[in-house]
Amino acid sequence: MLRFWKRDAKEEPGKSETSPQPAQAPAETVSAPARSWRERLASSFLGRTLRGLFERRQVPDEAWFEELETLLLSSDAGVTTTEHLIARLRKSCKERRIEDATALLQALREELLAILAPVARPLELPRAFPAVVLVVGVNGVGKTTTIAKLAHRLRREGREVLIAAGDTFRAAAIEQLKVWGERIGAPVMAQMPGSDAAAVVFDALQSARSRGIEVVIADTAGRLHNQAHLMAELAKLRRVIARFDPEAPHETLLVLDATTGQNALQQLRQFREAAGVTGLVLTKLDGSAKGGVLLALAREFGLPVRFVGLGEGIEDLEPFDPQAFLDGLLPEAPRP
Ligand SMILES: Nc1nc2c(ncn2[C@@H]2O[C@H](COP(=O)(O)OP(=O)(O)O)[C@@H](O)[C@H]2O)c(=O)[nH]1
Ligand SMILES: [Mg+2]
Repeated sequence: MLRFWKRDAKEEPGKSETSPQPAQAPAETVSAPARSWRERLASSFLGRTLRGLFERRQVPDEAWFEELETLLLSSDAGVTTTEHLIARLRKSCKERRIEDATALLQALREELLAILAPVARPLELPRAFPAVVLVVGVNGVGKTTTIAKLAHRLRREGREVLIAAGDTFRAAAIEQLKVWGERIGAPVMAQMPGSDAAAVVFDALQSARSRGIEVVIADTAGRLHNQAHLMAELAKLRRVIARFDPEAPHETLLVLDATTGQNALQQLRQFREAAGVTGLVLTKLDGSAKGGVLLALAREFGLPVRFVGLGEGIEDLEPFDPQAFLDGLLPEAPRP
């Protein structure tokens, strides 16, 4: 049954990866050259429907706008963002007397970019010895995987990273992080399951400082007994980190799963205040995500989108690049 285990190296571009990878022991850490954003996003709901729209209709008439509105709403872009976008585009088409598909595509691109560009602000960590990145979010969104990817990326840039296994509620979560740590060559500080997350993180900070490690990335639990418990735990964690360095955490990344659509907005509302979120990571944009939620997040909250997750492999984390994102979503050139 070799076929089951071995992934075909010459995978068809544009085809989303479906081969299962065990969450706790990722099979592959050295991935093939990363596929382009276009290859990953073209098959998303928004990518497919936008292409379809431009294939069927080439003039910005009433039917075109109505169809665009429907597909934006169905892609999780949300009502306010959709209405805003449609209004701006109508105005632009009128003012510029746009009548052909090429100009229409260009105008749509400009309006989408106007929403996305302001949130494309890359993660910049201070030289703080160590710089502290706290990673929060609900269970299953991809926190632990994102931490491994981020640590790998920072190490590739020449920075030493220490990972703190702050999700102490599940033994499996600690194990998962240790496996990743070994694969990417980053030390992982962990204690027994059930121990105090704040103590684990504080230990990690001290250890990093004494070893001269520049960055500490702390994992956290995604779920406690209820939402209030989770937020109280995160507040405590922040207090303990601030005792170590009043400026820390220097970044609090909220990880959101793009496939959960509008639910991601709700999670952001809950975490924003309580956890002091300073940046977002949107994962699973490669999978069955519809894509529009990124527009809603950008327009309704304006928080920096630091990275997007485009797959399960260690290399599949990219700084958010709105131009590449739009290259992936929009048709290359509408047929005349
Ligand atoms: N397709 C895809 N899967 C992802 C991505 N990020 C994480 N995952 C998967 O999502 C699942 C949950 O990830 P995990 O890091 O354990 O989530 P956590 O509970 O938030 O720590 C795992 O199976 C990951 O491989 C991504 O960008 N794309
Ligand atoms: Mg986890």
